[in-house]
Amino acid sequence: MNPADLTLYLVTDSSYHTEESFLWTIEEACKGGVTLVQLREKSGGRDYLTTAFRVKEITDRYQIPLIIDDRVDVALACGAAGVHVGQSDLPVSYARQLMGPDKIVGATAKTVPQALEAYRQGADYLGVGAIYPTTTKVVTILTKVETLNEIADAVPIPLVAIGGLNEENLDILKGAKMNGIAVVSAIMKSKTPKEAATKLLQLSKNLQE
Ligand code: TZP
Ligand code: MG
Repeated sequence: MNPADLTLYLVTDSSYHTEESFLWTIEEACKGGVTLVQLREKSGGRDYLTTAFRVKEITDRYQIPLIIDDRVDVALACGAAGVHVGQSDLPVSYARQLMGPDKIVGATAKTVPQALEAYRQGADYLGVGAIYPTTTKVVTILTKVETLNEIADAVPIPLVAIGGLNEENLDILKGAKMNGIAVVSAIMKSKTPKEAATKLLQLSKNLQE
């Protein structure tokens, strides 16, 4: 079990960035206080690894763990802190076996049965959502906050809420049983990502008081 701070989890999206603005946005987010970064690229293995090394160079400087979406091979090759697997990726048990006991393995769970299965197979944390519809290209279903709370009661591992979350709409999560929030657009599409991260970090902390 690898405890990661899920308070403000940045999930990247390079699709509307140049490489320079992509890396700048991630660095600004690190300055603003994101607690975990997930590199989420849909490119092939070679490009993914090149980007992973560049992003890890930044996250290392801010001592923020880097998680690689989908790809255990890329995560291991770049020395990332962990991997995040979804329902159509490598099953958690294989990700765990390949990553070893000391790396972070996160999984997506939209229902209680999916959460129980991911926990049983060795997930360290769960991403739960989408809480709101997302404007990213991610194809997903909505998960009610009620379901998020049921998942929290069903498994003893931390949860991060994801999906359409921004500075304006976090109230729905007040008192909900998650350990943090994960965002893509609220930081990646911001012109002031450092300020966005600072604000979201404070709001996320407030949710848990
Ligand atoms: N999983 C469920 S929703 C989502 C993922 C990866 C994307 C969230 O992006 P945004 O911009 O914060 O809605
Ligand atoms: Mg995935």
